[in-house]
Amino acid sequence: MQITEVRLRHLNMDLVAPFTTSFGTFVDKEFILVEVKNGEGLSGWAESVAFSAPWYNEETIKTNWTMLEDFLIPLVLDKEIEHPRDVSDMFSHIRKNNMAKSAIEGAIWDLYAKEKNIPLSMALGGELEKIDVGISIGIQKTVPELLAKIEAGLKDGYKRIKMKIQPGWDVDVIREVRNRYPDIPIMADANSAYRLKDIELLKQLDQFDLMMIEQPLSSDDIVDHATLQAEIKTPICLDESIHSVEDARKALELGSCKIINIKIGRVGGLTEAMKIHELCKERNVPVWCGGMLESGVGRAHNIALTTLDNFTMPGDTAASANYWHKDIIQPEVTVYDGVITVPKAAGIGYEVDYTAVDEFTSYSKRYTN
Ligand code: OSB
Ligand code: MG
Repeated sequence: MQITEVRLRHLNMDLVAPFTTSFGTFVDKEFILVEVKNGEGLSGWAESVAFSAPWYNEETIKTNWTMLEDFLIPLVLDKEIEHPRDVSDMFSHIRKNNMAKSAIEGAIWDLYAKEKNIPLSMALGGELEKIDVGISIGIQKTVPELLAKIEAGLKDGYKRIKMKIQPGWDVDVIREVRNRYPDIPIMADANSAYRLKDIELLKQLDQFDLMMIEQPLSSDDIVDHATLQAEIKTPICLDESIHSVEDARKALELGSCKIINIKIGRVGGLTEAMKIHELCKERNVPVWCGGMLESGVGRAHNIALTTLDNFTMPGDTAASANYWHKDIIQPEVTVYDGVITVPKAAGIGYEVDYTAVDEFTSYSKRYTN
């Protein structure tokens, strides 16, 4: 396959409600939408999951745009690409910048699947036709507001509730949630808000029968997480600490976690995400697909990846309407009883709605040779 043109668009979409994590609050989502074209009228799509500021990892919208324009687009434009799995090797001499790499690699995967006229899930080797999803609920101002959000999530059928925690919004809040809902699957995501010195507090979480605690300690750490995991019963799930299959191998060998959250952007693309999935499968470690408040394009990629068989725990791919007044794909992502039916159309399986894209685009640029 050959990419004859790449188009980058800068979009900004308002969230239906603010979303607060231990590192900050989102009221809207700025992101780069990538479109790759093959000269025969087909387009492949993906989005960069980098945020406006470097608070989740070191990347931002602007660093991603620069990396794409100066380095990554020139590496793929007009090159003969035999298979999308080769793209990450073409980028291997460029350090880090995983979200920028993933954005273009994902668009090439979509284009490849469209050229073959098969769903992206099938191109990845995924077989599940329905996937289970949960919902991630941000830090709220009050416990009643949190309980109301949980109630709504349960009513919508989500398979598990993830609540964000941070110092001051943890043990006492989870206790109230547990008292109100003794049996539901709950987990907590700290987004790196604690340190080993907080171990006594983290041990108290064991009493709540959480499915897991996600990324309690520093964002690149696997050493202190191993110490913590040895001291607590609750399984640790790593998110921010895992950037590659090598990171995953080291974390599993150290005993730093028992579960891995795979985010395509964080690990540099679908090919690396599949390698982590394989490694975890060999070692009987469950994985699930994380979210980055993506638009429908990013969610479509998450859905396709989740069809691989070791995605045995519900992911964060909630419905479009959980995030957006209007999404940029047709149909929008819908969830019934906590289940998404995997689309069967070619590529990402949803049509990109150009009118909606134009509405949210503030600037764009075309790249050709
Ligand atoms: O840590 O998983 C995370 C949102 C923004 C940044 C980081 C995270 C999250 C979420 C929500 O938990 C995921 C989603 O619903 O897309
Ligand atoms: Mg997380």
